[in-house]
Amino acid sequence: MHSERNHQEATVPTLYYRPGACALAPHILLHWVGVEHVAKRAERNDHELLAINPSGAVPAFRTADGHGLTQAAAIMQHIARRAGREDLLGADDPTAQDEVAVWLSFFTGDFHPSFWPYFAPRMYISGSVEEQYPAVKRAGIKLVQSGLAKIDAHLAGRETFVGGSKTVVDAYSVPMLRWAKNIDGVDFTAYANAARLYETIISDPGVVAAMKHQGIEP
Ligand SMILES: N[C@@H](CCC(=O)N[C@@H](CS)C(=O)NCC(=O)O)C(=O)O
Repeated sequence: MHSERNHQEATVPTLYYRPGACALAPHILLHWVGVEHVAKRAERNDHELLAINPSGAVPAFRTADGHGLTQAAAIMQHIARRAGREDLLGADDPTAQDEVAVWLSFFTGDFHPSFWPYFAPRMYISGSVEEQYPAVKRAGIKLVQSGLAKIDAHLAGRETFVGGSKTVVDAYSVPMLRWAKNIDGVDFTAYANAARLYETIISDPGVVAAMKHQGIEP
C-alpha cells in the first residue's frame, strides 16, 4: 500500500505539479508503482520547485535520496527503475524497451510541444499582435491533429501503447489525450482508437487517484 501526503518529509520523494500539466504522467506512475510520495502543487515561483528547476516548469522531482530531477521522461524512468518496475519500461524485451523509448520521445519531444501554439500563441509572435493569435492557434491544432492521427493508427487493435501491458507511455498519454480531448478545434471522437484508450484508462485506479489529488476531471 502507499500513501500520498501533502507535507514535505525527508526520504519521501516529492513530485511538483500544476493541475492538469504534463506532471500528471509521473503522478499517475507514482500511484502505479505504489511508492509513498508527496505530490505538491507548485506555482512558478515556488522556492522548492525553483531549487530543482530554475525555469519553474513542472514536473520536477525530489528523489528519495535527495537529488532534483527535471524532464518527465527522466523522472518516469527513475520512478519505474527505483521501484523495480522494469515491466513499465518494456521488461527484458529489447524490442519493447526500444518502443517505450520511441513513444516516450515522441510524446515528450513532438506531441507535447505541438500544443504550445494553441495554449500560448504569444510565444510564437514577436510583439503584441493579438490579431495573429487565431492563425497561430490554428497551426497548433494542425500539429495536434497530425500527432493524434499517428497515435490513433498505432493504437488500432491495441489496448496499450507497447506490448500487452501498460508502460510509462500509457501514463504519459493521459495528460496528452486529455489536452487533445478538451481543446476547441479538435474532434477527439474522430480518433476512435485514441478515444477508446482514453475512455478505458481514465477508470484506472492510479489515474483516478492522481486526477482527484490534482482536483481535475478527465
Ligand atoms: N520537456 C519538459 C516540458 C515541461 C513543460 O513544458 N512543462 C509545462 C507544463 S506541461 C510547464 O511547466 N511550462 C512552464 C510554465 O507553465 O510556466 C518535460 O518533459 O518535462
